[in-house]
Amino acid sequence: MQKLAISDILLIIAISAAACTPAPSPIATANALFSHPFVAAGDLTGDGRNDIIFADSKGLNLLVNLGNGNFSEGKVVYDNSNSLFGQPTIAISEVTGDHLPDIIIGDKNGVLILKNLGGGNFKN
Ligand SMILES: [Ca+2]
Repeated sequence: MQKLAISDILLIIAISAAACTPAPSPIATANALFSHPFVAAGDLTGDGRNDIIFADSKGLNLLVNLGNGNFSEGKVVYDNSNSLFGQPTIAISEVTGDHLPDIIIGDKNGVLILKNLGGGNFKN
């Protein structure tokens, strides 16, 4: 399998205002074709811990916060890579009225909402 480009997602745990030394290690790799992946954080699983989502050429990936700075393997929660191609932006906010934070994507076609169904599952 040929990789076109790889960007790293970095998780920086700030213990103080001092710079991190040495540089933090990536917690996941992304298949970003032309640039860095877009990243957002919020509690998407309802356990009180902020999870991480990032968009790359494969789609939208969820890293579930396992606690103590550990995250699950990336799970693709939206796999429309054609829609995401071209640097989508992503945000997390509750916009459907069910008190579960949803994912909002801005891509080349417009803005879409991935409704949070709970348990790390989403529906367009
Ligand atoms: Ca969570």
